[in-house]
Amino acid sequence: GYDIPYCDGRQTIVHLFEWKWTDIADECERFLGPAGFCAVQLSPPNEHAVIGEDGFPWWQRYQPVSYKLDSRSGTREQFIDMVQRCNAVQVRIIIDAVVNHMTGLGRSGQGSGGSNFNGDNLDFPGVPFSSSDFTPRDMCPSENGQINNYGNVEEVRNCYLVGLTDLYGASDYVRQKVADFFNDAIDIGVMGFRVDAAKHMWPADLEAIEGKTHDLNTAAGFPSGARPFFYHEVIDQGGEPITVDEYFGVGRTTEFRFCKKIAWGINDFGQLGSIYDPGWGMAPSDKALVFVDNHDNQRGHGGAGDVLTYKAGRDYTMGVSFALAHDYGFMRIMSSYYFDNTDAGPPGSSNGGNTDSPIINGDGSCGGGWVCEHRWNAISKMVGFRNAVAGTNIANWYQVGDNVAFSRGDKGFFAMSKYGDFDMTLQTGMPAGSYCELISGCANMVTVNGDGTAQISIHNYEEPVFAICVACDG
Ligand code: AAO
Repeated sequence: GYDIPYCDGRQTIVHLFEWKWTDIADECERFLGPAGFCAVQLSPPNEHAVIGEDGFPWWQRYQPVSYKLDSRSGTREQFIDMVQRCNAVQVRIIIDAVVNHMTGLGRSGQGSGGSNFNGDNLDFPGVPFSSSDFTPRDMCPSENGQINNYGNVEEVRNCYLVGLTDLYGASDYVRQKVADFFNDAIDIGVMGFRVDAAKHMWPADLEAIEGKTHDLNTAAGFPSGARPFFYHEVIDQGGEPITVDEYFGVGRTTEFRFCKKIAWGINDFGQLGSIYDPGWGMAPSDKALVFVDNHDNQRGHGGAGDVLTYKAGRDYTMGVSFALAHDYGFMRIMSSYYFDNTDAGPPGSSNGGNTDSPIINGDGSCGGGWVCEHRWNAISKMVGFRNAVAGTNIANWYQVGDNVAFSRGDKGFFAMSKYGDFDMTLQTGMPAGSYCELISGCANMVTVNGDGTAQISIHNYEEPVFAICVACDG
């Protein structure tokens, strides 16, 4: 099915938002492979509008001009080299696929790959798409042709999202052009796709497009007959007619309620016990793509409000660590650049729309304007924990006041203390032995007794997290 990632048991995707392909290839080799990451989600790799009048914002990449692999992050050659180098160290590549629409109305000129285009005329010769490939005006029920009312399904799927020219997904020609784009990437060795604005596409159109895709490339190390991995961006927080379950037939869906649940739970540990709330319509674990924040809601775009981001410092460390320790959903970590202006592009972009490379400091952290949450000590260690306990369920739940702890089957034990000060003997469910505490880098050793109990201690304000596991090499 479309909901299975092929990662040899690795359990975490990292979104390297706005990174260049050459830098991602380096990061796969020097960090992501050794740390046990499953895959990288890219920023959109295809040709996009170049919007100098707004300072080359990050969101120019959500205005496609063609499906040429030529973007702010790099050329086709650089893309192919990245895919090969990442695959070689077992890190897979996932494309952010913007296929609901092309550029906004009012945009014209040359895209990042040199193709001409004119949004007002619905003319995109780089594909080519012309006016008959866009949703007919009379199919959109709103007065101005835009999406104003999320309560009207026809409007959400047939009108223009924030002025973006809406492709007609019922057309065979459009479906084939999108499938050709996906197949080009699959043949290069890509594993999967995040489908942008999937809420604004009819599930039947997605089913038709995905049905035209090739199996994953065996030369890139995928098993024969493996289907691409698809997750769909559907913002469903209740209260609208379009719900995530409409998309379960075509893969996974983004679970935005998880972001809120984590933020509420870190604020009040008493709420951590009900992170997965089926009564609220949250996707079942094998259909959910979960994350603490994403590139939109970290800066007040789609689905914002009650979300932890890197700006929350140690609260963010706690939220992501808890999410990684939990057994719900397939996990994606956000990796950001610092920003105050919510439109600002990546470091270097104000200089003619270029992108600077991250600087890797001696202590493993990033500089040059990049946050690199995926390199934060506790977060990167918890990526290893999630791999080691994969397939087990939560047991031995303990939560009193500002402390929480639980085991993952008999394979691992996690604890977290809001104020970084905790000492308690707890049942770990694990075999007797001496274990390395991961977050301390084995500076602390933990003894599990014959009855499964162990003395659990946390004395660390900045990273108030504890993790031990069987089969962790620490
Ligand atoms: C830019 C300019 C626009 C201009 C346009 C065209 O900003 O002024 O009109 O160009 O020239 C990104 C940026 C946009 C940018 C666009 C194109 O965010 O600002 O527009 O690139 O350059 C909806 C969609 C969802 C979408 C989200 C932003 O459903 O798919 O809007 N996300 C994706 C990407 C995103 C990208 C695009 C789509 C477009 O991840 O980066 O846009 O490719 C409700 C609805 C949601 C809706 C939000 C947005 O959410 O439910 O479906 O998302 O509203 O307003 C509570 C509610 C929650 C509600 C939310 C509102 O949390 O519970 O349901 O409040 O925040």
